[in-house]
Amino acid sequence: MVNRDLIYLVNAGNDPVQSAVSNDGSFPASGVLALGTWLQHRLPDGLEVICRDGQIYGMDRIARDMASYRPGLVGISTLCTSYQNALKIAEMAKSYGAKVVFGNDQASQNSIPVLQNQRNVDFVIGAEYGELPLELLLRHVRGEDIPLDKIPSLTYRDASGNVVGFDWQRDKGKLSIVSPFSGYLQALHEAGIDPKKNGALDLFPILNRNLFPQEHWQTYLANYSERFARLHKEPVTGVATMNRARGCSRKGDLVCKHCDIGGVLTGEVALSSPEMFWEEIRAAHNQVRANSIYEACDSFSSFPGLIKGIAEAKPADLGFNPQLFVYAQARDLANHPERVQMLKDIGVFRANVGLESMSDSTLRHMKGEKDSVEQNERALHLLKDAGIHTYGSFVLGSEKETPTTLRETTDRVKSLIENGLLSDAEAQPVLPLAGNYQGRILMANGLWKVDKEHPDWPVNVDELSRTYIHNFSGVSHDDCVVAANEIRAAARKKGINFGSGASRRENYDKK
Ligand code: B12
Ligand code: SF4
Repeated sequence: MVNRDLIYLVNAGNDPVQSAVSNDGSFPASGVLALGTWLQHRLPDGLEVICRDGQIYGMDRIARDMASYRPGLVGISTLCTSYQNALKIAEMAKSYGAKVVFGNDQASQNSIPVLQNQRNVDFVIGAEYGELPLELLLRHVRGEDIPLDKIPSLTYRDASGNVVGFDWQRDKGKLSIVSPFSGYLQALHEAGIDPKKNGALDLFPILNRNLFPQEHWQTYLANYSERFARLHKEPVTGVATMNRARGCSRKGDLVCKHCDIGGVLTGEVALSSPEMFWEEIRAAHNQVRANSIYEACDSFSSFPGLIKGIAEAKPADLGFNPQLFVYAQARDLANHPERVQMLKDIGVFRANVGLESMSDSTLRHMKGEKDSVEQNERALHLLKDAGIHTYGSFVLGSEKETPTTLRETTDRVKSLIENGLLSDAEAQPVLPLAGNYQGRILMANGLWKVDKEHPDWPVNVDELSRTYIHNFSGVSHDDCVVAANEIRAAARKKGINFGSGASRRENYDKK
C-alpha cells in the first residue's frame, strides 16, 4: 500500500561516473524545494511533503526512505549527468507501488524517448516552472477528477500505452509563464500580478528550506567551507540557493551555442520584485543561517534595472551581511563597468562568468561577433579591482577549435590563473544536449543515438561529446581532455578550486 497523501521529491545526484565541479554538493538543489513549498501552500490539508537532495544524501538512504515512507508519488529532478541515478530511484519507487514523475531540463527535453523506453517512469513534466503541473498531477494521483490531457506540459501514456502529451521539440514555445498554455495566467491573476509587467516570479512563495533536513544544510556548509571559506572575510554561517530572476539578454543567434537552459532557449524572461528578492535573502538567513547565497539566475547581469532596484530596496534592518554569488556575462561588465559596482552594492562577492574560450575565433563562434577575449580580460580586471572573485568556465572543442586556438586558450587561462584573476577554473569538452546547438547538429546528422542499449539517452556523456568533437571540430576529444587537465594542474598549483562539469571522472583521475 502506498500513502497517496505523501509526495517524495528528490534531486537525483550526479551519477558515480561523473566528474564534479567545485560547486557540486556545496549549493542546495532548490528545484525540489520550490516544488515542495508550492504544494504546501496550495494543498495545505493532509499532504505530507518530503524533499531530499541525492547529491549529498546518497542512494542507500533514498532506498530506505522508499521502503519506510511508501510515497504515492515520487518526483525526481533529472539532469543530464544524473539520469542513471534517476532511473534507479524510479525503479525503487515503483517496486513499492509509487507513481513516478521526472522533471527538470534533461527529462523535459527528452520526455518522449524517456517514456518510450522506461517503464518505471509514468510521467514527465516538461516545464520551466514545474509547480502548477505537479500540483495538478498530484491531485490526479490523489483521486481528483483532473484528466491528464488537461495538465500543461505533461507527457504520459494513454490507455493504449502510446506516449502522448508534451513534446519539447514541438511545444517548448508554449512554456512561458505568461503563455495561456502554461496554466499560470489564472494563478497570476488571482495573486494580483499583472502578467504584462515584470514581477511574475513573485507568484512563487519564499522557499521553505526546512523541507530539507537540518543535516543537509550542515553538509552543504561543510562542503562549501572546505572549498570556499578562504575567499570570505567573515565566517560563513550557512549556504543557500535562491532564484528570483530567470532569463538572459541574449536572444536568437546570440544565445551561446552550448547553452541548454530551457527558458533561455525559448527567450523567457521572468523576474521577481526587488522586495521579494530581499525577502528571500532574509528568509534564507532566518531558516538556515545562510550568509553565502547563490542567486541561480543565468544570467543575472542581463538585468541592470532589476539590480538597481535591488540596490535601492536593500533593507536597512537586514542584520547580517549577505555574500552573494551570481552569474555575470563578461560582455555586460566590460561594456558597462558601472554594473560591477552595482553588483558590489548589493553584496555580490563572487561571480560565475562563462568565459568559454580565450581565442577570438572560437569565442565568437560560440557567442557571436560581439564577444571578444579583450572583453573577457577587461571584465576579469574590473571584478578583481572591485574585490569580486571570479568563477570562470571554459568549453573546449567547438567547431572552430584547432590545435592553435586550443593552445591559445589553454595558455591564456593558465596566465589568468597565475595572475590571480580566477578563484575557480572549470574546463571541459563541449557537451551536446537535446536543447543546444551541438545537440541539434548531431541530430541533423543522425549521430545523436550513440548508445544502442539506451536509446532514450546516451548515458555516457563523454561518448556524445567525443562523437561531436570527432565529427565537427578541428581537435580531438582527447586533445580537449589534455587541455582541461593542463588547466586543472595550473589551478592546483595556484591553490584555487577547479573542476570539469558534464564530463566523466576517468578523464581526470590519476592525472
Ligand atoms: C543552480 C544550478 C546548479 C546548482 C544546484 C544544482 C541543482 N540540481 O539544482 C549546482 C551548482 C550544484 C549545479 C550543479 C550541476 N548542474 Co546546474 N544549474 C544550476 C542553474 C544555474 C539553476 C538551477 C536552479 O536552481 N534554478 C532555480 C530552481 C527553482 O529551478 P529548477 O531547478 O530549474 O527547477 C524548476 C524546474 O526545472 C522544474 N523541476 C525541477 N525538478 C523537477 C522535478 C520534478 C518532478 C518536476 C515535476 C519539475 C521539476 O520545476 C522547478 C521549479 O520551478 C541551471 C541553469 C538555469 N538557469 O536553469 C543549471 C543547470 C540545471 N545545471 C546543469 C548541469 C549540467 C549541472 C551539473 C551536471 C554540472 C556538472 N557537475 O557537470 C551539476 C549537476 C548536479 C546535480 N545532479 O544536481 C545544466 C543541466 C543541463 C541538462 N540538460 O541536464 C543546467 C541547465 C545549466 C546548463 N548547462 O545549461 N547546478
Ligand atoms: S550567457 Fe549564460 S544564459 Fe545567456 S545564453 Fe550564454 S550560457 Fe545561456
